[in-house]
Amino acid sequence: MVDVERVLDEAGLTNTYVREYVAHWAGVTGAERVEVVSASDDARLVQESLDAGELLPAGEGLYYSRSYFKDTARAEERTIVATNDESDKGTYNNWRPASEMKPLLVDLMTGASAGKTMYVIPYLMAPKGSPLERFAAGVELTDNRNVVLQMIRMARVGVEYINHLGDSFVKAVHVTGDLENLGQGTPDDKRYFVTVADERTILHFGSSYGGNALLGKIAHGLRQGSYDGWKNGFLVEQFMLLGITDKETGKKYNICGGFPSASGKTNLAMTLAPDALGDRYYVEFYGDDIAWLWVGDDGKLYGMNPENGVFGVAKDTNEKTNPTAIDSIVPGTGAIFTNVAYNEKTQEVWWEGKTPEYPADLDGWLDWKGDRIADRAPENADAPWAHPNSRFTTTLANVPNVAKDFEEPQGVEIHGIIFGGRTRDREPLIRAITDIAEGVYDGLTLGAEATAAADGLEGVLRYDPMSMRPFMSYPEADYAAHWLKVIGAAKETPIFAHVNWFQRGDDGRFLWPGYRENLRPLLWLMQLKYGEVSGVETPVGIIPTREELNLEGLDEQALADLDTILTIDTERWQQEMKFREEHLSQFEGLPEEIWAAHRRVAEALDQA
Ligand code: GTP
Ligand code: SPV
Ligand code: MN
Repeated sequence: MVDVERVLDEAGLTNTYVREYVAHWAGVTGAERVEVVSASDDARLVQESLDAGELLPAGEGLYYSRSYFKDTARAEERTIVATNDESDKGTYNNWRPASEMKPLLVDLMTGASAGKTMYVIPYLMAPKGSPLERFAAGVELTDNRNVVLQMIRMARVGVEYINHLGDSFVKAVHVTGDLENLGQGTPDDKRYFVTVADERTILHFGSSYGGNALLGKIAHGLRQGSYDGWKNGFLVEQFMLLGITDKETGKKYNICGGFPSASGKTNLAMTLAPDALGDRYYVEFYGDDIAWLWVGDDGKLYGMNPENGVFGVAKDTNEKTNPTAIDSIVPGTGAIFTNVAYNEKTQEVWWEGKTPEYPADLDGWLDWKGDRIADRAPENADAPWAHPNSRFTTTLANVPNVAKDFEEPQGVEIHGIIFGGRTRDREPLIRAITDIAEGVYDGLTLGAEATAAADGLEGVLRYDPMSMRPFMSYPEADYAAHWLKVIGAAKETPIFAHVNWFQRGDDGRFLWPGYRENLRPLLWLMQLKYGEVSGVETPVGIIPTREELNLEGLDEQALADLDTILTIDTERWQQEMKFREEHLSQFEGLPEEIWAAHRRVAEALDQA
């Protein structure tokens, strides 16, 4: 038996509610040792991981890890929101009774950390002093050292974040399980990723990767957070958050917005770099995956990024597409690469799109599974070197254009909210929406192709309300009503827009160059909000004229393709409205304002 009390005393963990919780789960999981961690333990833990071969060196202060090959993305069908109230059952939250799920998870976790260390990770999903602090604190218990290293990068970690908070913390228990014997993806799948939302308890069993295992991020930062937000008057969304300063006028605009997983949030928030579009604009990074939004005492809408790091998709990240991301994972940053390709001789890492060609010399290269590339069987020759959901982890402080005030607890005022996704046709480059109900309606009807961020779903077209489908914690009708209420309470309404960087030509090429060029439509949006341009009214929103967009320096192909992505295909949209009707009909009790917005758009299309 571990002497938990002594360990907690030595770590200065004084919160009695936390102590009780730690002692309880140390007993259940049967861990051999208990260790409380803080950010200052990073160097020691990294060294232990290197010594154990869990991490491999990838350059000075850079690290490489592989997850088990059947454990490389979120498993949506194994992810469950459980509560004690059946009326919390929604369309997408995979609701189950808490009374059914808790014993099941306790059973799976009992004795499952035998022989291992249980790490205690006190964390805060907010800058310290945030008005939402009491919803942001948590304590993750995990039997996986790599998860600790990831959490130290992704969240603010240490006992100082939770000692003063009493019982206002999320209990987040992670047990890895025997990854080789969990039947991943079979009828006998043993994994369960459960958020018991009304008990503020997260129980995840059977993975050590990403959102399945770093519980501060998705499970708390989105699922638990959105449930808490529903009950306590704030919004929690899978949103990026950036600030654009016009140096000529001195005005600053903050824009947040949701694109489904692996659809461009990190790239949008990061790559617009300080000097985008010449020297006039300064673009600051606040967050790339999660935003919490609330109306302050002054009546303004505020937003903040609860995270302390970036867990970014590696694929296609390079000097051209995202130089800022490249700069944030250079030697000395402590960045961790997971499931990319690795050269065991040179310790280099590589992923598809890092360079235009594969490394010419195959010597030393291993693919993401650890198999030697040079020894590949001919039938396997075309398999990607890196897993499509391979990622890099780095802290916000490493991001060159991180906002100067990113640690300030008060958050930033929000001026615009955008939605987007991978949509190969129909959706124009940008369409602006000024009405709250129509903006919320637009978010609810966000339709896009799913990506490799979820197991086995890549390319499937589906609706993904507000990009929250995999993270939805309560019924969609209530979610819509909550949005109308919170945004409606702000004394200045943010402008909404739907954007699409992914429309394709007949030959499959992207019609818009994307990445750093995405600043152009965002600038137009802010000009529209402040009356500097007027755009063209269409049934589905206001779109820019060619003349209103800053087109300076765009290449010829992009200029030629522009007309297509600034056109509304009425017929295609009319078709879409029928699908939307079906989609929205799943949500029993949807607010009448949302249906009214739907009818307005449908009628406008019929009259077009
Ligand atoms: P999650 O972390 O899963 O929530 O993803 P995300 O929304 O932050 O996506 P991310 O920015 O990491 O982008 C995912 C993939 O889309 C990467 O492979 C990017 O290279 C690619 N991508 C991002 N922005 C653009 C763009 O403007 N155009 C094109 N063509 N691809 C893009
Ligand atoms: C996502 O899938 O949207 C992510 C990565 O941001 S994960 O943390 O794995 O959920
Ligand atoms: Mn995400």
